[in-house]
This record gives sequence, structure tokens and C-alpha cells, in this order.
Amino acid sequence: MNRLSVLVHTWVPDDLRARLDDRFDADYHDVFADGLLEPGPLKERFRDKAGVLLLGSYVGEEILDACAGTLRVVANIAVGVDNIDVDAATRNGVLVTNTPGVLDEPVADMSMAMVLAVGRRLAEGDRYVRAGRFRTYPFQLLWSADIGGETLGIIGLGRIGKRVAARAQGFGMKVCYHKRSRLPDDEAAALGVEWRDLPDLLAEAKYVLLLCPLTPETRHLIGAPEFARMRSDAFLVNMARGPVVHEQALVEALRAEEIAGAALDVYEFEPKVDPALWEMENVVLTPHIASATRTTRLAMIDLAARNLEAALTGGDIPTPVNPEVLKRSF
Ligand code: 8YV
Repeated sequence: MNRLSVLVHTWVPDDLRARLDDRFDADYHDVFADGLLEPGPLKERFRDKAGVLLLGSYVGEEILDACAGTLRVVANIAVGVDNIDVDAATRNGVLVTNTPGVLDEPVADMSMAMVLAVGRRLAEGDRYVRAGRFRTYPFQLLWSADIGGETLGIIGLGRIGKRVAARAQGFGMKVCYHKRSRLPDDEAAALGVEWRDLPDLLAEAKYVLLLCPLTPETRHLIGAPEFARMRSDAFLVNMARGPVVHEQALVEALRAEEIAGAALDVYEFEPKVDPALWEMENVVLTPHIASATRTTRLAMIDLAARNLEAALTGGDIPTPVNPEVLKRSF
């Protein structure tokens, strides 16, 4: 029997590699060692593949149309699927899967860590010590912002946002949120969160935390008019996707001291980071590592692989994004 071909566009642990080699003709591209494949080479490597284990690269309509009839599944190693044209996949009968659930706790931890880091000037303190400047104890050194008693405004209150809300309350913060579909009143009351429309949240929150998915509606959700609404002592924390924020407008708002600082795990033109941000002491920068605990990374890749295997060899698909594809027969 002919074995199915799969593209493995990621790093994989040895045991998973052995499992994939056992079941499929696997074509490996180690993203960590060799970088993400660009659209042209990626399209070539998709050719004749029944499945793809995918990290990072954008899989658009052109690739999906070109693979119609051969490609059955794209298993994304992320909860966000903004790097895949899901409509084009569905149209071509290609199942898309993602990795929800396994990363909720570490991303919530990291979101809180970024609130704390930017508010309490953690990275600045680290740089101060490393620069050999800690020679005496100046009482007025690195005065920072409070956490307890302040308001955290969460934009995008899904599974992760709800976990952040619980953590923030543990720090004595008040939590409000904005989301297109409001939570039922009893759920909001149980979580201790209050809904605000976006302009009100921006005007009220000391910490504005982005956790929404990137969609056409949320692209550039935060730009110049939104910075103008924010408090001048407020901090922006972006744990969602870079393009949710208009990065140039952010740089300008920081320069003009329209807001007090920012903590960013994601960037509009990732992995490119605007060098203007490197220079700013009141900005905390991390390289898209919110879900990067060892346990979670291994759980993400395992879940993605189980999605791929189930789609190609049978069994329940753990976490499909467009399950309607499964109901169709071609
Ligand atoms: C991933 C993420 O690290 O799951 C997501 O949506 O943003 C992160 O957990 C990233 O997407 C890697 O592909």
C-alpha cells in the first residue's frame, strides 16, 4: 500500500519523528534551524502532500487551491489560525486543526508577567544591575506603577483571558473586559469582570491587555485614535497578534508620552521589531514566547500531530477548526 506523504514544517522531538516515519513518508523542514519557508518554496513542498504539520508560515488561497484533491489536513501548531486561509481550506475540502486548551495557563501566566514587568519596571531594573550601576541604594530609584487597586482592561475574554482575570484578582486588580459577544451576566459575575465598550475600556484601564484573535475586524484595532483615548499613565500589553496594534502609531504614542509604556510579545511585522522600540526603556520586548514552557510546547506539538494522524488514518479529530469539512464526501 502506498504510504501517505506529509510535510513536517517544524522542529519535532525524536519520539514523534520516529512515530511519523513509521506511518508516513515524511518530508522535514526544521523551522528552528532553517527558518520559515517563504510562499514559493512552501508551495513546492506542499505539492503531493496529504497532510502538513505546520508552524508559522502563511498558507494562503494560492497554495490551498493548488493542492486541491491531494491535501487533506493542515495541522497548525498554534491556537491562532490567522496564518491559514481557513475559508480557502474549507472550500478545497482541507481540514484545519489548531491547539487550543493546552496553552491557556502558560499564556495567562505570561500575560500577568508582562503586566507586572512593564508596571514594575522589571526589565529596566535588570538592565540597571547588568550595567554595573547598582552601587548605592538610591531611595528614589526606578519608582514604578501599582498593580493592586489598578484596573486591568482585557480585550478578548476567551479561555485565556478568563484565566488572566482570576490571576489579576489575586493581585487585587479590578478587571473589566471588551468582547464582541458579552458573557452571560451570571458568568461575568462569577468571574468578577465587567463589560465595557471599547472606548470606555481604553479610557478607564491602567493596563490594557490584548488577547483577541487576529481577524479582519481586529487588524489595527489599536491605533492613533485609541492611543489618544488611553490614560497617559496607562500601559499597553499585547499578547494577541502583532497586527492588532498599528505599530507605527504605538511608537508615536510612546514618543509623545500619550501612554506610559508597553509590553509586547508579538509584533506587526514579526520577527522584525521596529528598532525605535529597542531604544525605549519603558517598553518590554519578548520574542513571541507566551506559550513557550517546555511542557506546553511538547503538548502543542503532540496535539497537532494527533490531529494530523487522526485526519489521515482515522479516529476522532481532537481539535478541528473547520469540522464541516469532515461531513462532506468528495
Ligand atoms: C505559538 C501562539 O507559539 O498558539 C498561538 O496562537 O501564538 C503561540 O502559542 C505560535 O503561534 C507559534 O506558532
